[in-house]
Amino acid sequence: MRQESGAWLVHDGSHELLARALSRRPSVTPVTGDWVLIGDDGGTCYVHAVLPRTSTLSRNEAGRRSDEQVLAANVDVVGICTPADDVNPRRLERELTAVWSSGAAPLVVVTKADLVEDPWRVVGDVEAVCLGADVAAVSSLDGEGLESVTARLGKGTTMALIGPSGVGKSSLINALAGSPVLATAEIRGDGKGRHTTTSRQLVVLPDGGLLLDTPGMREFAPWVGEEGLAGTFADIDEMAAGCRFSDCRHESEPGCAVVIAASGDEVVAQRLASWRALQRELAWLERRHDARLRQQERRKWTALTKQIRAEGRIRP
Ligand SMILES: Nc1nc2c(ncn2[C@@H]2O[C@H](COP(=O)(O)OP(=O)(O)OP(=O)(O)O)[C@@H](O)[C@H]2O)c(=O)[nH]1
Ligand SMILES: [Mg+2]
Ligand SMILES: [Zn+2]
Repeated sequence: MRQESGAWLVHDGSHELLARALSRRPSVTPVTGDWVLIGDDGGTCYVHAVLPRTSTLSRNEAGRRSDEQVLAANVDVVGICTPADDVNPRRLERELTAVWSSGAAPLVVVTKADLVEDPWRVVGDVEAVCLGADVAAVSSLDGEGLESVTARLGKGTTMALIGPSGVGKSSLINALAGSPVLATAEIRGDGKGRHTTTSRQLVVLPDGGLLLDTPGMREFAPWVGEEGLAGTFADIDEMAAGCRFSDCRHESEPGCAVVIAASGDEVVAQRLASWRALQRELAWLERRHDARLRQQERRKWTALTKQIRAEGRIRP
């Protein structure tokens, strides 16, 4: 349900309890949403193992390291939250890419619908960027549109909410739960949220759906599986079928159907620009990842050589 310091809050179906890590940790570190095997040892509950995951929502770890950071496991639907009064299409594309790679289905949630004149216009704009994903508009303040989220939350279904700080993720969960189960906070004067939620946590709704709250993330570098950008940019992918070369990069290749389409259409041009930017970013992350692997490999060999020398098996 939630990670605590040195322990996990787990739920056995009827009770919540704290389970500690064994001195020999399970080979996979549990994250919120995991099914774990727990055992009682002299009154203390331990996590013995993490069961195989049906889906993993990941991002590239923030900061200098480039590694997969698993945010949540076994999530069925990921609600990508974006505020109606400040939609950021580029961020949506990145989040959507992560969700298409996760094994979960996306639902784009336009929050704070009460702040705009015409939420449906916003929904239309968002739909144009988030092809293939359902888009809902909600207001946790007046309860408008909540049923479009509940419709995706059957008994036993887990929905994780992601999005920047202050978009109203925790507020939405409170509205759906019908009581203030999570802390929420006013946005600061400069318009930025203040990272009210600090841990990923599962909330069980009265009718059996589960919501996974996450802390707002400032940056979101998607961790992309084999599918790559095809899910997010299905439109580009489809047009690419008409390119002369099957490995066309849609740059300056002759007979590129995407570039031709983009030259007469502002929307396609914008999508192509996004596709290129994200493609470049992913290539960069991959190179950084490879560099790290090479460095690890080098360290391993250096250590091994040192050890062999110390044992006097070879002369320096
Ligand atoms: N007008 C309006 N305000 C909302 C709505 N939902 C949330 N808010 C306000 O937005 C602010 C931030 O809400 P939170 O639910 O704490 O946002 P969060 O996404 O959980 O933020 P973090 O936990 O920091 O990631 C609060 O002041 C809420 O009252 C809404 O539907 N309409
Ligand atoms: Mg929150
Ligand atoms: Zn092309």
